[in-house]
Amino acid sequence: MAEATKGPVVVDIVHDGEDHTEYSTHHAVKAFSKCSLHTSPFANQKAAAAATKIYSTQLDGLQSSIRQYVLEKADICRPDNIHICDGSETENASLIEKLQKDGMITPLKKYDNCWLARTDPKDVARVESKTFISTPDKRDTIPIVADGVSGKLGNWIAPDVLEQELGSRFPGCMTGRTMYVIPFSMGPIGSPLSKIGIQLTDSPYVVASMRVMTRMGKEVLDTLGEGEFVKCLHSVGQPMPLKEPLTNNWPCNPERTIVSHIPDRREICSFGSGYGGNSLLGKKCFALRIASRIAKDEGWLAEHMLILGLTNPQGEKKYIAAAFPSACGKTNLAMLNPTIPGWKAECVGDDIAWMKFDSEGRLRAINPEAGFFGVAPGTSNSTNPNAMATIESNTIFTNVAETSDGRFYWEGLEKETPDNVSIKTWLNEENWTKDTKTSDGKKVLAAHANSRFCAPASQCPVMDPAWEDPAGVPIDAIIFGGRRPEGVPLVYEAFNWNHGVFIGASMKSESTAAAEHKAKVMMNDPFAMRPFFGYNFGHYLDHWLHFNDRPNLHLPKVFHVNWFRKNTAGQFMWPGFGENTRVLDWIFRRCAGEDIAQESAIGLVPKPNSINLEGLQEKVDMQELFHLPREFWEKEITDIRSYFKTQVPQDLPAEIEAQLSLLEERVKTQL
Ligand code: GTP
Ligand code: SPV
Ligand code: MN
Repeated sequence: MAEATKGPVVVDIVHDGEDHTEYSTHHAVKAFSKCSLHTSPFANQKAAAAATKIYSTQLDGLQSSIRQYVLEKADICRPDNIHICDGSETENASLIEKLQKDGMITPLKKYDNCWLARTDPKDVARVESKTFISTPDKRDTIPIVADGVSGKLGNWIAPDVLEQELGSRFPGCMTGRTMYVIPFSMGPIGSPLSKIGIQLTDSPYVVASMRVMTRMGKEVLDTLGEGEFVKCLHSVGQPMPLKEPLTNNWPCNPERTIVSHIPDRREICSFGSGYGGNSLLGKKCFALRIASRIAKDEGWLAEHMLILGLTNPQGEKKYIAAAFPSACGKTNLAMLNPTIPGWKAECVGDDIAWMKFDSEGRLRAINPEAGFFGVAPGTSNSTNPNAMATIESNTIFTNVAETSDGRFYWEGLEKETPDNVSIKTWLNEENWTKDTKTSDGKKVLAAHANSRFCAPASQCPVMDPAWEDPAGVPIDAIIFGGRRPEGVPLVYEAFNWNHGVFIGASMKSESTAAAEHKAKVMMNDPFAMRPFFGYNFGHYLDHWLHFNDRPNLHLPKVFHVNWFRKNTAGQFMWPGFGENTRVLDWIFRRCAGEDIAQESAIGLVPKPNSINLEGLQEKVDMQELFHLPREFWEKEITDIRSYFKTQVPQDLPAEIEAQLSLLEERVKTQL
C-alpha cells in the first residue's frame, strides 16, 4: 500500500489484460472527445471500477474530499502513477534527478543547486488569449461590450462550451506520465488570511517550481483536514507515446493550450503549457483570478502588488503595496537598496498581495507566495543586488543563457560576466556575442526577454521580519504605476480614496514580454490587473469604491509613480532602481502628514525641492520630469473616456465617471 505521508511514493498501476485497450490514450481520446471533463473515459463500467480501485489504494492516506477530487481527475487523465507530494528534500532530489534524466534541466555548476530549463520556444510566457473564466452569466465575468467591439478585460467562456473544450483535451492526457498531487498553501500555513489549493499536474518541473513558490507538502494536508481547497488541474497535454518528438525535451501543446477558471466551483483547469503563470497555478490563476472573486465575496482584496516595509532614519516604519503591470518593476522595488543614508527597505512580497481590513479598520496584507518568479533580464548587482544574492542557490532558471564556466547569463550582466567565457543562448546556440545578428540583421538576445528565476523568498537578504506574520502587515500607502514614456510625472498623490480608485482604473503601460503581445504598444492596464481580473471589472471598481462608505476604515493614501518617462533623445529621465528611495521617502513623509504637496490638475504633486535629491549622482531635470503637458492630458482624458465607454459601457460606477469629469475640469482650468 502506498504511504501518502512520507518519502517519494510512486506506485505503478497494474493494467489487467482484459481492459488494456481502454487505457490507451488513442482510444480514450477517440472515444471520449465529445465527453465532458467530468465523465470518465471508460466506456466499460467494469474497467472504470477496477481503475478507481487501483488508484484509490494509493490514496488511502488522503482525506476524503481530496481523494475524491484526485480519483475523479485520475479516471479522466489516466496517469500511469499517482504521486502525493510531501515536499521533502528527498522527494525534491528525486524530481531533480528525473528532470535531468529527461533532459529538461541542466545544472549551473557555478552555484549551489541551481538549474536551467530551456522550454519549447512556443511556450515562453502567459497566453492571455487562451485564458478564460467561466460563469453561467457572461456579465459576472466581463463587462458586456457592443457588437463589433473586442473586449479587453478578460475572456469569458460558457460553461457547456468549456466542458466540451476540456472534454476534448483531458481524457487520457496523462497516459504514460505520473500525476503529482501537490497540496499547497497560499500564505503562511494556518494564517486566517491564507487559502489552500491542491494542484494535480503531470509536470515534475511544475512540482519543483511549486515547491519554491508556495508552502507545499504534508503539513498543508494536516492543516487542511476536511476543509475547503481550490482545485487546480494541470497537464502539459503530451500523453505517451509521443506523436512527434519534443523540442528541447519540453513537453507542451501550444495549439491546444487553454487556461480556464470556474470561480463558482473554485476550480482551475489548465492544459498545454508548462510555463509560468499558465502552469504554476497557485500564482495568477489562484492567487489573483480565483482569489479576487473569493475576495469580492468575502470583502477583501487580492491584488497584483508588491509589499514593502520602509523604515526612516528616525526608526519609524510603514508598509506600502504597489501595483505595476507585469515586467514593470515590482520585484525591483520590492527588493530595493535605499540610496538615502539611514533608510531601510524590507521585502514582504514582490508580486501578489492579499489584503483585508482588520477589526481596527487597518488594511493588513500578506504575501500569499513563498518564492519569486522574477524577470531575469535587467537583474544585476547594480540594479538589484538583493535578487542576485537570492538566486545563488536552490534556484530554477528558465530560458536564460549559460556561460561555458557554468553561470547564468542575460541582458544586463555584460559588465559582471568574465570576458574569457563563451555564452550559449536560451535557444542552445553556442558562442553568442552581443554583436550576434540574425540573417536579416536583427540583434539576437542571449536570454529570452521573459526568462525568469524561481527562487525561495527566504533566501532574499532583505526579507522583512514580519513577512510570514499570519496577521499580515499594516498598509499605509497604495501605489500605482506603469511604463509611461510621456506626460506622466515621477509621482503624484490622489486627492482622496475615490480619486485613487479612478487613478487605478485609468492606468496604462507599454506591453512587455510577460505575455504573448508582440509589439511594444501602450495598453490600458487598470490596477495592473487586466490579465488577472477574476470577475467583471466594473464590479471590481464597485468593490474598491465601497470601502469609502465604511466609516471605521483607515484607508491608505493612494499614489501614482512613473520611473519610465523618457526625454526627447529616448532616454529614461529618472535613474530608477535604488534611487526610487527618493520617491518612497516623499510618499512616507506624506503618510506621516508632512506639508510637502501642492495641488495640480491631476493630483497632489511634490512642492518644489521636497524630493530629497542629496547625493544623487545623475543630473535629473526635475522640471521636465514633473511637467504636465496640456495637450497630453487632454488626449489622455479623451482616451480614458473612450476606453471606459467602449470597454465598460454598462458597469462603470458613476463615481468613476464623476472623477473623470473632475479631472477634465481641472485640466481645462489649471493647465
Ligand atoms: P512581473 O514578475 O512580470 O510581474 O514583473 P515585475 O513587475 O516584478 O517587474 P521587474 O521588477 O522584474 O522589472 C522588469 C524589468 O523592468 C526589469 O528588466 C528591470 O530591470 C526593469 N526595471 C525595474 N525597475 C526599474 C526602474 O526603476 N527603472 C528602469 N529603467 N527599469 C526598471
Ligand atoms: C507576470 O506576468 O505578472 C508574472 C509572471 O508575474 S507569470 O507567473 O508568468 O504570470
Ligand atoms: Mn506579476
